[in-house]
Amino acid sequence: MGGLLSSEESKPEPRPEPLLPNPWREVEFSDDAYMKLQEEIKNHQPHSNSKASRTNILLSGNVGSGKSSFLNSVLSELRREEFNSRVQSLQAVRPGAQTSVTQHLRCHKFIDKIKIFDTAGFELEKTVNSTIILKKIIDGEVAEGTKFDDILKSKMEGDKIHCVVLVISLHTAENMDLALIRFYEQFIGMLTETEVPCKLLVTFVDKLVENTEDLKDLYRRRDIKQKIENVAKKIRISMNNVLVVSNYFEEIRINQIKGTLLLEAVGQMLTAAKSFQERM
Ligand SMILES: Nc1nc2c(ncn2[C@@H]2O[C@H](COP(=O)(O)OP(=O)(O)OP(=O)(O)O)[C@@H](O)[C@H]2O)c(=O)[nH]1
Ligand SMILES: [Mg+2]
Repeated sequence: MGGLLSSEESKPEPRPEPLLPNPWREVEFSDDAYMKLQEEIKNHQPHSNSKASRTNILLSGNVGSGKSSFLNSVLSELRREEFNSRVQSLQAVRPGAQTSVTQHLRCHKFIDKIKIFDTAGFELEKTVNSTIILKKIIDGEVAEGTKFDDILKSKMEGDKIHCVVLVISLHTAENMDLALIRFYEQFIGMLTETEVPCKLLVTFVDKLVENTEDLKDLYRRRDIKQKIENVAKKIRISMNNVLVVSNYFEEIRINQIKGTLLLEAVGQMLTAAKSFQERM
C-alpha cells in the first residue's frame, strides 16, 4: 500500500510543452490589432480590375472538420455588436456525425462584399464525385441552395469562387485515411490547374492547449508546428497557405483571442482571393 502511495507521490508533474524561441507567424492579440482586422474585413472590396461584384469563398473538407462551425464563428465575430457578443449558430453542427450534416450548398453573406459557401463534407466512398461536384461549384455552375445529390444532374448559374479553403481538424489529421490524403492531393492538383488559390484551415487546435489564453502561444508551440507541418506535407500544401483557428464550440460569448485567429484567417483568404481576381 505504502509503495503504491510513494510511487504516486514521486510521479513527475506534467511538463509544459516546449516553446520555440520565436513564433513561426506573427499575430498580435491586442485590442487594436483585433479592431484593425474587423475594419479590414468590413471594408473589403473585390479587386478593382475584376468584374466580380463580391468575393466568394468556398469551405470544403471532410465530414465533421468544422466547416459550418467556422462559418458560425466568423458570423459571431463580424456581427458581434448586433448579437451583443453572443455566439450565433446559423448552420447546423453535430458532433461525431459519420455522414455530412450539411446537405445543401449554403451561402452566407455576412457583409455586403463577401460570401462564404458551406459544403457537405467529403465522404470517402463518394470522393470520385466530390471532385467533380466541387469543380462545378468553383466554376460557378451551381446555384445556392442546391442539394448536393442533385448537383451532378444539373447545370445552373452560380457564383464563381475566388478562394477555396480546405478545412481539416488537427486532432484527426494525424490518422488521416490514405484514401482521403489521395483525394486531397487530387483536389489540390485540380485547383492548381484552375489557378484558384487554396488555403488549408486547421481547426480544433484548442484540443492541444490547456485554456484559451494559451492560444496566444500557438505559433511558438513546437509540437503544434510539427503536427501542422506533417499534415501540410501529406497533402502537399505549403506552410504559408496554412491558417490555424479554434472555432466556438462550447462558448456562449465570443473571445478576443479566438476572434483574432478567426479574423486573421478570413483576412488571409480575402487577400488571396483579391490577387486571384486581379488575374481573372
Ligand atoms: N473543440 C473543437 N470542436 C469543434 C471545432 N470546430 C468544430 N467543432 C465541433 O465539431 C463538430 C462538427 O462540426 P461541424 O462544424 O458540424 O463540421 P462540418 O465540417 O460542418 O461537418 P459536415 O457538415 O457534417 O461535413 C461539432 O460538434 C462542433 O462543435 C473546433 O475548432 N474545436
Ligand atoms: Mg457542416
